[in-house]
Amino acid sequence: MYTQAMDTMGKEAGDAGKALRSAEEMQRQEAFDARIDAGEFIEAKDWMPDHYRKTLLRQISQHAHSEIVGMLPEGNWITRAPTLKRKAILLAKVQDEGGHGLYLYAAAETLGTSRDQMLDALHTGRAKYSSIFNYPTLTWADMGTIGWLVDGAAIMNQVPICRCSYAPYARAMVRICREESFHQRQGYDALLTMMQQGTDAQRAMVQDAVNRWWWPSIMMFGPPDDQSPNSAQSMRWGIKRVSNDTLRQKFIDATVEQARVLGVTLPDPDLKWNEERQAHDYGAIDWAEFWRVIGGDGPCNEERLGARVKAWDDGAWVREAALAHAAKHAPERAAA
Ligand code: FAQ
Repeated sequence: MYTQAMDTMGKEAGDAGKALRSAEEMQRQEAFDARIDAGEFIEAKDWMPDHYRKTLLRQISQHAHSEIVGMLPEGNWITRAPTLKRKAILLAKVQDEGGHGLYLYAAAETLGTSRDQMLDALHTGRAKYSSIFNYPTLTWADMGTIGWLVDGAAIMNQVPICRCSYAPYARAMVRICREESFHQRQGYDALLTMMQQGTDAQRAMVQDAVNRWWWPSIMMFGPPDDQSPNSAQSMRWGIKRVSNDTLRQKFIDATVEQARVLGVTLPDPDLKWNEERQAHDYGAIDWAEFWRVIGGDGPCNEERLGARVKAWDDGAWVREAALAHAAKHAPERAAA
């Protein structure tokens, strides 16, 4: 109330009003920075700088888009799962991904942008989604490998987001991370079964899938820190808690031992333990490929976006019917 009155005063009172407004703006900014420094969570109703709101909207909506586009490569294999058990697991996983998209769109909507606007940005190529989902799923072993490596990388990146300064995003992430953990384990379990009980051909299929998914998985963490334009500000605001390179290193270090137990090799001849750093050194990542894929020129970009646009168009009658139903029953609801 008070601040609205001051806005009106500003318009009416010329320069004096503007000065008053900007003094108030500065106070709000300082109070916001102090809350971030104290590790407090920001809620949707709280004042926040415009750039903080836009950064969150960009990251959360891209994250939501990644979940729903991420349903496509695995959805492709539901009808071809080798057993009823694997089919039920894959079905549940893909449904979870749809659910994650919904929690995330709901969290992003609290920032004042509608789901229709976010989806329009996806469909018209103005919003990104994770690079990883632009690669094809060629064999059943790709399902296990996505669970092991892609969900594994997603968890490594997302656990710190449970402490993101924006509370609605942090709350959504707590639930998502629990489910991602099941996704990772089902993938590893599927691969372990093929490696320990499968034929030579099945073991070769697993190795081939790991060879194809390894490099795209470690690209998921984003560009190197010194080429990441958003990191410094996002870390300052507590949106990102751990840097792209640090998370990539942690993921590589954790995965090497899992690969050994599985009995596969990771396709990087330069991957070796560095005693001094107490971490693994790894080979050069092909960043030109990464930028090409996020720029729209990956192996499956056109197919993935085409599938999302088709789903949106085919679902138009459902949205129209739901709106018509809601309008028809609005008077009853108002009277109740
Ligand atoms: N793909 O300055 P930074 C999942 C873009 S969910 C595409 O470092 P930032 C679950 C970035 O947007 C996977 N674009 O950016 C699942 C920026 O462009 P912009 C998704 C990427 O935001 C599993 C530019 O490059 N997870 O897998 C990528 O600080 C299995 C410069 O980069 C999330 O979204 C990329 N990999 O850091 C589902 C987690 N990396 O926007 C199905 C939340 C970077 O300025 C099956 N997001 N870019 O035009 C994040 O943590 C961050 O946004 C990063 C990027 C780390 C992805």
